[in-house]
Amino acid sequence: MSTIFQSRGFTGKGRQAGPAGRVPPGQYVTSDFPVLSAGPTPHIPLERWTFEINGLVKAPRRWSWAEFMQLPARQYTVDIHCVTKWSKLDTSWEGVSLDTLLQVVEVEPRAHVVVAFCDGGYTTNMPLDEVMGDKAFVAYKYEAAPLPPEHGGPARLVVPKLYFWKSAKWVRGLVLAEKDEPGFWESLGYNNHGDPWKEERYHGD
Ligand SMILES: Nc1nc2c(c(=O)[nH]1)N[C@H]1C(S)=C(S)[C@@H](COP(=O)(O)O)O[C@H]1N2
Ligand SMILES: [Mo]
Repeated sequence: MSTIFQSRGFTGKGRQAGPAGRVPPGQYVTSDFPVLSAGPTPHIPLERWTFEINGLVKAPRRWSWAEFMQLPARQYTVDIHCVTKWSKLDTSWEGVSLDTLLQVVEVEPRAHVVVAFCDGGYTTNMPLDEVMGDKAFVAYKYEAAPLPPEHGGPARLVVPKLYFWKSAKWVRGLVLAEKDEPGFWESLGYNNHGDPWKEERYHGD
């Protein structure tokens, strides 16, 4: 068990410093699961849901929900860090590794970035090497239950090593590209990269 700094840890109701080494600079730990959405929650029937990967790939692919459910999935327990300064430790998910999906489409060598796109129009960009090596997954369960719509259900991207705005809710696919293009928050002043351990919160950090 890691040590919890209880004496100095509480910074307000529900806010704790958290175990040493687990919480990036400037973050506090919460046991809540806040909802942060830039617009209304979209509701897509599963019969119409697809997940698609295109762009710089040899074999672009689109999976139906039924097909996606057949893909090898696993459980993940990860810490998440929101740029608004809350971190939540040991969140548990079930989903499909991006490695599994990218293997199917055969990424072109000149692809360097991934842009996630979503129902509702949200996008977010990230370097390809930040999502490969089992570092990112498309989750459809949270705490062993179907992912609630407000948290991105039926499926969302989870990229725990980057600030949580990169974890696109209601994700419907990925575009592989050579040249980086800022996504929704990245073009509104958030940092293009968003590494919580380097406090890359805003443009210029
Ligand atoms: N499609 C979509 N994905 C999104 C967002 C959004 O507005 N739309 N907000 C992002 C931000 S800023 C954060 S902090 C997390 C919040 O996820 P949560 O509502 O499950 O806590 O989702 C990210 N993914
Ligand atoms: Mo966020």
